[in-house]
Amino acid sequence: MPTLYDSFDLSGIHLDNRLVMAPLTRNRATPGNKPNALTVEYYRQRATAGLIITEATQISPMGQGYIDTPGIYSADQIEAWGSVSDAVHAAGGKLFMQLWHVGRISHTSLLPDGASPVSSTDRKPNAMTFAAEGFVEVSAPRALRDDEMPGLIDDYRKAARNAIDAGCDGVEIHSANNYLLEQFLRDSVNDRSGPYGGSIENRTRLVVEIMQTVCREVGANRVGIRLSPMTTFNDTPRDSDPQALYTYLVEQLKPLGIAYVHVVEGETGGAREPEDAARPFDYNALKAAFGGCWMVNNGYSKEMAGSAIAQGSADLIAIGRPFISNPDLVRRFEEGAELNQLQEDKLYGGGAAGYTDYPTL
Ligand code: 8OZ
Repeated sequence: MPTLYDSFDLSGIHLDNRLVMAPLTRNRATPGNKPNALTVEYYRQRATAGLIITEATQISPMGQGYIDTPGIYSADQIEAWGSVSDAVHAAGGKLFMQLWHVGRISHTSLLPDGASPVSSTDRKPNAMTFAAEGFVEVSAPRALRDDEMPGLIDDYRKAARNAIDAGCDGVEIHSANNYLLEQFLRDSVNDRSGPYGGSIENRTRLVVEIMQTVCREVGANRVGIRLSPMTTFNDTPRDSDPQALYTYLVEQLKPLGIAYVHVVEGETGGAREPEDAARPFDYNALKAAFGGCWMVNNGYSKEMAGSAIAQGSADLIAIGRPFISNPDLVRRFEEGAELNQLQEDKLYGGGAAGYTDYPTL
């Protein structure tokens, strides 16, 4: 039976083990929405993960929704990310960059010329974001026009190319947590008519077109996607039929031959089996519908992770918060060592404290 500590062939990319550092927003990308020397050190420290997925990184200035998150649309950003990937590779690790557009989870103060956020809809959620002045309500969005879609898809294409130029081993399209792509997927948000609204086929069209385009640009073996069928994070209700929606989506992704599907099980950072769900979600059925490499996330302990790998219910396990407080998490799991406590008040923004100062064994 496979274990967490066995190597893994991720569509031709060798991973030392099956523990993945999940994408984690840290709001320290200063100056200019760029990684800096501290970012390089942070990822270098965590390079014994089988794979690092970077923090969510905006594909364009319009894709930003929080203060001091990194981007991958300028030459300076590509160069700065190059230092991160060099350090991770020198330490024997691999990294995929998570490509992000927040859609309606943003504030005019964070967007070029005070623009309104864009989405599938012009309806505003009661969500909060973090801007220069602290926590603020998100601003009312503007529904994208259908004729803006080719430009948006091209922004994903360019960002993927930039990530590869910056030395990343691949990219993960962020289609989770109710940011832009999930705002198109769900009928609880998407109130459009036309080619990108209405039927499941139409609501999945944008994600599928982005995946096709990005796969053509950088090679399908370098492209993953993150989904979160049941989360209500960012004040967003579930789809009326999550099982049908996400099954259709992974069936469309299957023929592309992508590197993996990464699923947040349950409420992001919360209950794995939400009590308020009308029907439980069958993740095993979704895995079967896809048929390729399957990465899971959300509150996995070492024991849960080990048995998921042993039973074959997942190929890779993404771990979030414990990787923040334990740079050497793989070794600690393997040796049964104690884990450092997370400093929750130092998650977002700030400097080295709670970022690069967690001790290793
Ligand atoms: C926490 C705070 C801000 C952003 C996500 C990128 O949930 C995020 C995020 C998480 O995917």
